[in-house]
Amino acid sequence: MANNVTMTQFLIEQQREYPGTSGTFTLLLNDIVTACKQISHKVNRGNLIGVLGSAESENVQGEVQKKLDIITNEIMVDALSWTGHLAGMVSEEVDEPIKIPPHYPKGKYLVLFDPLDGSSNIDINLTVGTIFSILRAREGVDPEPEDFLRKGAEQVCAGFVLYGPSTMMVLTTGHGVNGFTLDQDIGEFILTHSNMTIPEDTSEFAINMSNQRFWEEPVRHYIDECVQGKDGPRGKNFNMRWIASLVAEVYRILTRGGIFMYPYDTRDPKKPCKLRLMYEANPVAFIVEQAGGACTTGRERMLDVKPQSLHQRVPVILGSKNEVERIVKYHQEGW
Ligand code: AFP
Repeated sequence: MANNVTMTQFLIEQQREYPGTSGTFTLLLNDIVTACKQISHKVNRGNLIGVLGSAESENVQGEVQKKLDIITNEIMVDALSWTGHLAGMVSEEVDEPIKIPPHYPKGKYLVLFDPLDGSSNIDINLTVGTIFSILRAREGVDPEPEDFLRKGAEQVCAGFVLYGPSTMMVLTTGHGVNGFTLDQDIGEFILTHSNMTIPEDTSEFAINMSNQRFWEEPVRHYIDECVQGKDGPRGKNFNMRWIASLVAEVYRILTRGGIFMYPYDTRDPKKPCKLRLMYEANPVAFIVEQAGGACTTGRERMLDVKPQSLHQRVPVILGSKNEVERIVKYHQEGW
C-alpha cells in the first residue's frame, strides 16, 4: 500500500479483496471515526472547556461518572443514530440497549462501546480511549437485548481509539490488525502501523498488584514466579507496568509484547471481576488474537464465552501467547 493511506482508502481497498461487501460497513466505521475525532478534540481541550472532573451521577455499574463519560457517550450516540447503518447500540454508560429513533432508518449492524475507557485517568492527563465492537443485526427490526448477547467470535469488527500523546485507532475486521494515527492537520487517520503482531514471549506483566491477596492461586503462583526473576523457576527477570487504562495496556502489548491480567478476585463476591465482556474484553480479545496473541478468562477462550447479560464482567488474561497458555495450564493443573 502507498504511503499516507487514509483509513477510508485502507478500508475500501481491503473491501475490494473481499467481494460481496456492500460498503455500508466502511460508512459505519467512518461514522465511528467522526465521533472519535470529536472526542479527541474534547479530551485534548480538557480544562480549557471545563470538561474535566466528576459529574454528580452514577452509571449502570454504580460508578461515579466523569463529565467526559457522559459527554463522550452523547457524542457516540448522536454520531451513530441517524446514519441508517445501525439497528441498535449498547453503551457502558447506559443500562438498556439504545434504540434508533423511529424517524431514522435502521441498518444491519449493532455497535457496543465503552465511550471513555480509563476515565479515572482523565483528570491526571493520562491516556484514555474509546472501545467498540460491531456485530451483524437482524435488519429493520428493533433489537432485543438477546440480539446483542453473541459470542465474541461473531464480531465482524473491533477497535479502540487511544487519546494519548497522539490520537490513534487500532482496528481489526478479521484480517489482521492495523494502526492509524490521526493527522490533526488534515483531520484524517493515516495508516502508520500495518499488520501489528504480538511476540509470543515476554518479560513484562501488567496487573493491579494491590489486589494480590484476593487473587486465585493460579494467578498468585504465576506472579510469584515472575517476581522471583532470574533466580527463580522462570530463570529470567520480569518488569511490571500498570496504567489503569485497558486501551493503553493493550496498545503497549501490541507494540512490544507483554501480558495483562485483570483476573477473578474475591474482594467483592457481588463483583468478582472488573472488566466488562461485551465492550471491553470481547473487542480487545478479537484484536489480540488477530495479532497472534491470546485472550482467556483463565478457564475459557474469551471469544467463546456465551454472554449472559449486557454489562456482565469477566476475568481477563491477554497478551503474548506462551505466557497466556502458561497461566491457563496453571488453572487446569488446579493450582
Ligand atoms: P475506568 O474506566 O473506570 O477508569 O476503569 C478502567 C478499567 O476498566 C480498565 O481500563 C483498567 O484496566 C482497569 O479498569 C483499571 O482498574 P483499577 O482501577 O482497579 O486499576
